[in-house]
Amino acid sequence: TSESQPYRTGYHFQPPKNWMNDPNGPMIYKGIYHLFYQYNPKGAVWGNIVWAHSTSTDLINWTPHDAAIYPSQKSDINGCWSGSATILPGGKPAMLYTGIDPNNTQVQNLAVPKNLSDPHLIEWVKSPTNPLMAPTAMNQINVSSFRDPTTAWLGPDKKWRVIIGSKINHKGLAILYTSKNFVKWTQAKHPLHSAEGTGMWECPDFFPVATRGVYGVETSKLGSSIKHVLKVSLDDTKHEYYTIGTYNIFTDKYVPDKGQVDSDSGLRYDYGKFYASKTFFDILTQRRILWGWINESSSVEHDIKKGWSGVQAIPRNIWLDKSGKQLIQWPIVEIEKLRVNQVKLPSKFLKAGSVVEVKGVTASQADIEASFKIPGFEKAEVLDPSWTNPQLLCSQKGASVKGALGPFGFLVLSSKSLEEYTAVFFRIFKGHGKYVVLMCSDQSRSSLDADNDKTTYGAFVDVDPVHESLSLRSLIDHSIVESFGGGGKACITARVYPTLAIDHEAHLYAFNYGTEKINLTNLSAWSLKKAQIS
Ligand code: DQQ
Repeated sequence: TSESQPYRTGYHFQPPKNWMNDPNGPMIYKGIYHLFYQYNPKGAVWGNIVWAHSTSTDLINWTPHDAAIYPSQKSDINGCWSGSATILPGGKPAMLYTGIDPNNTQVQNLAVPKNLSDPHLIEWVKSPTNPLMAPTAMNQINVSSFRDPTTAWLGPDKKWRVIIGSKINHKGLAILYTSKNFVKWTQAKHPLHSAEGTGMWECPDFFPVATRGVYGVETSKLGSSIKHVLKVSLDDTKHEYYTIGTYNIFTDKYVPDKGQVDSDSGLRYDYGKFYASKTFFDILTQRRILWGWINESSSVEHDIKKGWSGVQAIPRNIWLDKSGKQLIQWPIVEIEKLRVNQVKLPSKFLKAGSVVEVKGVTASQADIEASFKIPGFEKAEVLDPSWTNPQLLCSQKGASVKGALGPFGFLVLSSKSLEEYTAVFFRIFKGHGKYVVLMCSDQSRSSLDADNDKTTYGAFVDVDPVHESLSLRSLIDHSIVESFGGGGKACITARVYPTLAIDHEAHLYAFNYGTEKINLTNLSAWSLKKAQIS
């Protein structure tokens, strides 16, 4: 019941119980979306990992199936870890995944559907030649740093390519393998890419994006109107970062564009909790869709007590920003089917210190979108040149710290008298020759329970607040606050565990704690219906 389980989600994907981590092999087959995920059938902590499986026709409502891939061969007897789907010619899916063998060596395996006429692909068979890629004395790959194959792509030379996450000392590595038949794989002489100082690269993702427009492109697409994206998940910091760059199919090298930061301080899909993410190309709607795992901010004891851990973020449509310098992400449009009882606030000024309640929505399970305009910039605080770390800046200037232009935004999952709230907000600073927009998600007051991790998150948003209005959207789901600033230019996801602001006791507010008034040009909020998940 929701009384004993106040943190379970209404529309974010989660299994009925137990531990879940990385999304695996997302794809669409015969019009059915498939999500596989790292799952512990035996408990709420990581272990005994299998590929659990659910399918959907809309990426929102899901039907669970039996585990698709589970230890059964020598090459995966100690675990079936992360991997990806590739659609082979003729539309046949193939899964490459990491198996843990009897020596606890990480190796790469292949599984294919048993029955291609079953759109739900319930049964999977493993290649008898597994493992297909393994650390050897020859290749000097570390046995515990060799995992998470990507979706493979096909070159004009008819060779498949795939990368595997790895490291040498502290250098992150995308080891490249090639194959003519998808079964016999040869390690390339050079990695696709590497970066010093990052540590282990988990769950790499490598894919093309169109230089113009919002449509996604198939993973093997090459050409002059294509850029490439390389995303890696850093085991050391549990952050992901991505770069945009150029991929040369002839040298099989990827080079990030000038100005792209190839480290933990680079661009992130999400500046809060979001890890081991993976995209797939949705051929039905021509979108590239991103899945990511959101873990708990509560203690292991708490997870065991509630009997589950981990949720998946709402799938995001991603494309290249007009600037060519970053990606844009937006919750898939299907989520809007769950919207009911729209509440609109007329355009109004939020004076210094104002808190305006958005009434009429179920604030524990809601979608809220607003735009702000800044009437004047004269009073903007000057951005100190040393304030380069947005997360640190947000922690130092939390929601309760008054500024000039901001903090303004939303108080979500709030108790009536604001003993508890999560604040999602902007601040605007005067930078060198331009105004700088900071977006924060401040969890410090999110719960009266002291046992949770309440770290504040922050990101700079590349918008010009003088000429553009500033938009903010939050998807609120009991213990999840997933926020999108600047139309998807910066995203921050947080986990919170309110003790008072639960179910119908949760409230939603727009606020401005800055000294200068802000124009709230429009605000819409909706209750979101429950999705069918398990
Ligand atoms: N999770 C999997 C690994 C991967 C890690 C194991 C990332 O394959 O590197 O559950 O969260």
